[in-house]
Amino acid sequence: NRISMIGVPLQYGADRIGVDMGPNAIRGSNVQARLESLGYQIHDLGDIHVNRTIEPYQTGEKLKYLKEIISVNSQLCEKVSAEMGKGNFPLVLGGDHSIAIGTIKGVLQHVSRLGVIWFDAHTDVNTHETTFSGNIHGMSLAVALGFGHPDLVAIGGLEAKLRPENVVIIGARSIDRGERTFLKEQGIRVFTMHDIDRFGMKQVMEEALAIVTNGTDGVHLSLDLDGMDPNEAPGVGTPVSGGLSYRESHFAMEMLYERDCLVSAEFVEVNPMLDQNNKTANTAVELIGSVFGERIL
Ligand code: DIR
Ligand code: MN
Ligand code: MN
Ligand code: MN
Repeated sequence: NRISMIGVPLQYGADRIGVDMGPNAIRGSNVQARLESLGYQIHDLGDIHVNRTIEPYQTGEKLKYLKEIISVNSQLCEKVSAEMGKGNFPLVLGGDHSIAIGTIKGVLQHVSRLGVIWFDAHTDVNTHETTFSGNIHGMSLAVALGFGHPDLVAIGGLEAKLRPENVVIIGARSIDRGERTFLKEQGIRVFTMHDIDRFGMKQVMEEALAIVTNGTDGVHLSLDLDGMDPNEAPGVGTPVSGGLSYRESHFAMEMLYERDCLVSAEFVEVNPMLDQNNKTANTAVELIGSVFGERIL
């Protein structure tokens, strides 16, 4: 019951200012006290260093800010791995979703057969070949699966990668053309908003949990706040209408806690500059509460 909290004030993967203030907004919403009241011991390790003085990316450079994103994710990978080595649960606070590369690569050093639940409006399986935006936060899941720019895939070693059959995506409603092909080719199970409407979150989570725990030694939760409906989580850089409701999201977190399979988690894309009265940071902390065992009664 020791949690190591790691902030990653990175914005370069989203190419939009504000999301670098996400970790401090989440801290400001009293995440530590909330987890302590649930009986956990929290170590806030502070923030991974992000260089603030780099040049704006060059037009013609396809992957924006590639070098700095590699540097930050390499540091994050080492820190996550070190904490897991001490038996601590890494709780990573973003920052844009490109930080999933460092988190997952770090976790894979200790749990080589890892399941991943990826909550997101998007599927983040673009590569340098398919991306329209050049934003690396739209590529992090592909990289964790071993696809994409070789310098990103190399972080944490080439053997450190997820298997597509151990990954599920929940809440998707904005998928690029190249991503569709990739998801089909890899056979990755995507529970879209259509599936949640049709089957309900209970059935979706039961199926999702069965997939990510089958043949794995632990599960990582990667939660992009834009998976929620923008009415619930307005403070995100790429909002998409028609997302998960407040209760659907909490119910999923509560089911995750009941299943007791998580080895690590990250909450990303909180952008305080776009938020309304810190609603999104507060919501992130409430979700964190649920995933660590908070109950209504
Ligand atoms: C889009 C948006 N698919 C891209 N991705 C986002 O830029 O690759 N992911 N916003 O969270
Ligand atoms: Mn994402
Ligand atoms: Mn995003
Ligand atoms: Mn997203």
